[in-house]
Amino acid sequence: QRTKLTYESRANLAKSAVAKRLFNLMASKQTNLCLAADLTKADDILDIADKCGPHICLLKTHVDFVEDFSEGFITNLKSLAKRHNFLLMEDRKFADIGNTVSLQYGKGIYKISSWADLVTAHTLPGRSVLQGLKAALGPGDASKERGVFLLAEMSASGNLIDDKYKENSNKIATEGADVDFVAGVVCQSSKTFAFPGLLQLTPGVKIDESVDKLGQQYQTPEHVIQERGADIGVVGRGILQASNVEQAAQTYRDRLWAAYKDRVAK
Ligand code: 5FU
Repeated sequence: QRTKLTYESRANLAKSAVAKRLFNLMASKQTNLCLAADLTKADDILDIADKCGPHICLLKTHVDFVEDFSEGFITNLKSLAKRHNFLLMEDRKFADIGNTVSLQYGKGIYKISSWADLVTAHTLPGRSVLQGLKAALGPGDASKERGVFLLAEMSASGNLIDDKYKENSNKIATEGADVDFVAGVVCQSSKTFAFPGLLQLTPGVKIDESVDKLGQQYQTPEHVIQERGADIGVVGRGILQASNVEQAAQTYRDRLWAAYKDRVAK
């Protein structure tokens, strides 16, 4: 069972080079916390990345709502990622035909493929979403440094994803010529996929609230790691709205990590 294996042992099973890197980073840095840096000012994102950087394995962005985006912002974000040893994920949720996602990934103002180690994509368009994203990277080995998390489930209440969709998403993630480009799956349950070389990223994590006003559903750090099979817990407002963000990041990091240690020890 995948959830019983350690991150370091799963690094050896990963087909994606970025997944391998992330498994090893998590094991050596002892953190399975992803910060959702959902802030609208570049300097606020850089500030929280610097404060929380020592505690996270991954920083997740939604770059399309940053009001003062610039190339300098990306340069600074990349240098913080290097200094504190975390990876960058742009949660773009690509969902169009191959040619369009290729342009959205590589071109435009954000040039996401030039800086994001990881991106997210819906499986709705089928396998061509992977082919399109890969095409933006050009020929050669560029895809080895980049990876995709495929969405097989969402945390929003009333979402339209059913069991058949989950099953087919799992097939796209684990079968075919592009599996070396898939680093993991965004989902809410350990039953969604079995392959231990993929990472399960689970958003909707908060210590003391169960819902927000717009359909988000939360679980505790222990619940997502031990009952839901998450490998990485995504925390946004649980940290962003704390009076001391650094301390909150430390608390989430400690609780998510302890839950993982318990999970593999049992
Ligand atoms: F795919 C998903 C999902 O199913 N639920 C999510 O909440 C992604 N997310 C993202 O995780 C969402 O876009 C936010 O960036 C983040 C959760 O933030 P919160 O503040 O912890 O609710």
